[in-house]
Amino acid sequence: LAMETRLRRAIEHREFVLYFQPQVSVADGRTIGVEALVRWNDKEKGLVGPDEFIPVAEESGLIAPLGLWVLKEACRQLQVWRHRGLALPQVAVNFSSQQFLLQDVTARVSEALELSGLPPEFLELEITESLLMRQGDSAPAMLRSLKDLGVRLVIDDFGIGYSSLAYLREFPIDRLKIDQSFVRDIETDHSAREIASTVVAMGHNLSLEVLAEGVENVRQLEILKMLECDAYQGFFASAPLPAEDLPGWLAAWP
Ligand code: G
Ligand code: G
Ligand code: NA
Repeated sequence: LAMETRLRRAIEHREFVLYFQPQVSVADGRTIGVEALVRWNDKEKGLVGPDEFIPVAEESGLIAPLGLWVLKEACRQLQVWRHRGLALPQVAVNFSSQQFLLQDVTARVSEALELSGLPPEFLELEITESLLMRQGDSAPAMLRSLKDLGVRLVIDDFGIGYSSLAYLREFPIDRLKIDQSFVRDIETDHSAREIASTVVAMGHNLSLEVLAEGVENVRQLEILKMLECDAYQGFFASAPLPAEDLPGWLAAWP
């Protein structure tokens, strides 16, 4: 069957699962949240990663129902954990540009919050720079209406898009995520390190938090500590985990 047909059936049959990757404070290792990352639990292929189906979901419009499921499921799961007393200050959900184009995104987010009972400040929406550019003139109003709900807004993969820094002045952003390509080379490549350093300094000057993605070892973490980066995620803390494994990880994490 064509990918699109298989994807449509998978949505009907709820064959998706969320994994959660912990986000941790650079200074003291405290867990500051989790990022929800979708996987397709396909009967034939097993777990399929988002890179293989998000593009098809976007082209076909299926990202609307899929994205809605991700949003609701992430809010529901964080609420379950909160009721169990787990110290998790937030869940981050990825939004692709098609999601902004295809649906009344503010109403959908508002619905998901109401349905789950999750307070808005516990939900973080990750958007990419390309999304902001593609929305053109409607982007500031759209982000403002999301921000007015009380959710947190994050720029994902910061530094690799083709965008202008000017939007940082007008958009109500809470955090920048340094792309993992910079972190990967931070020990060896002078310019990768300088870019990371500059993003942290600029973020802080604009009162934004900065999170580094893809931290895999203690040397990368030490450099991020020197740069005074606020938070990180990556294999050094934990790979993305199935929901049932997160409480155990939290209990074992220093
Ligand atoms: O989970 P993994 O690290 O394989 O994710 C690969 C990419 O897929 C990441 O860039 C991530 O932003 C994207 N992604 C993961 N989950 C979602 C989702 O629920 N919605 C969208 N739009 N993208 C996602
Ligand atoms: O763009 P986004 O941050 O949503 O992408 C997250 C992706 O990065 C997922 O595919 C996730 O599995 C992957 N990832 C998370 N931590 C690490 C890491 O430490 N190293 C590498 N190489 N990939 C990571
Ligand atoms: Na992301």
